[in-house]
Amino acid sequence: MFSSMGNEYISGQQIAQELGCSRQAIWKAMDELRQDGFEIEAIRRKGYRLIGNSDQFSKSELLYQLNTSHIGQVIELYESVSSTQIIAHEKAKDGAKHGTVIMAEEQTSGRGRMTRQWSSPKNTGIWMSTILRPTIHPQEAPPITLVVAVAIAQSIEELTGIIPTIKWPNDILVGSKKIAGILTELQSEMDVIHYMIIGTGINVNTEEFPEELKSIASSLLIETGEKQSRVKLAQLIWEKVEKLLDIYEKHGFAPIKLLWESYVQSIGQEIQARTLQGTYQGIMRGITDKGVLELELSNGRIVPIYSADIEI
Ligand code: BT5
Repeated sequence: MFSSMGNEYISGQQIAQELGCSRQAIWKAMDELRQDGFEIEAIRRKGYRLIGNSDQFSKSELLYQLNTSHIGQVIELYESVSSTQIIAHEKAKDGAKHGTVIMAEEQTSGRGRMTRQWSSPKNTGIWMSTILRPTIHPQEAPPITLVVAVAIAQSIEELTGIIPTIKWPNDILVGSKKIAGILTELQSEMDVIHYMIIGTGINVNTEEFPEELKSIASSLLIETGEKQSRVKLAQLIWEKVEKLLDIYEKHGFAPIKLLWESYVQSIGQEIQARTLQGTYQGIMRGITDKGVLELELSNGRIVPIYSADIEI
């Protein structure tokens, strides 16, 4: 209806005709949009005009022209939560559908891997947890983090023109600074996945970071000098995750690996991998078709790394 902000007024009658509903229904919808935070001017005999988009997420905006079958089709929006991961686990246990997304404007205890914290200030980022019920074996779950990383990198590139880099396994960087992180959690038995929760934190319109993050974190606003649409970015990510997951389920990781490699800079470089078993130094040779990182030590031995923090 209002695909972009402009100076034009659109009459209630015209909108009603185009949508095939009553003017009463249009009046009600305008009211709902205002409650969602949109500024809509209404002038007699001229019609309606969109003055400003809200800084808040709204379900109607998130669902408008969303081109997916499952991901993002059910959205639960919260103003402030401790962590969207916690809510997503509860909803998944209650039977939430594949593709349900839990989003919050703010997280008071956002979490990273291994009980680290994730800074999630109000109205600035995309803090969301997506419930997936993929039809794969639990052993095939780890590459899904990489699938999501590719989807986020592609979406950032499409929205802003910036080409981000992926740092294995779960970081998206611009330059040397982290712009997004992924936290994958899995509820499974020996040979069946009950559900996966994919937590994604993306710094979109963050203007300033807390002191301890200033040297390691950045946002799309800082990198482009412009405010970016959180809604458009969320939609792009859902569309790309759905598409890439489908490819992964049908054809395995090999086709996604090619895309993944196009966003990775450290292949062939000396890196340090801190794992729970110890720290390894060597040349990053790449990843396997199962998403496992291969590190070549100075004696030529290749060590498979399943989970680690990487220093480049
Ligand atoms: C991650 O962990 O990068 C996963 C982050 C996942 C966050 C999402 S938000 C929605 C969902 N709900 C949650 O509660 N979590 C998920 P890790 O690789 O462990 O990185 C954590 C480290 O990144 C911290 O120790 C900080 O050094 C740094 N960090 C914290 N907040 C950051 C931010 N906003 N931007 C960039 N770096 C940050």
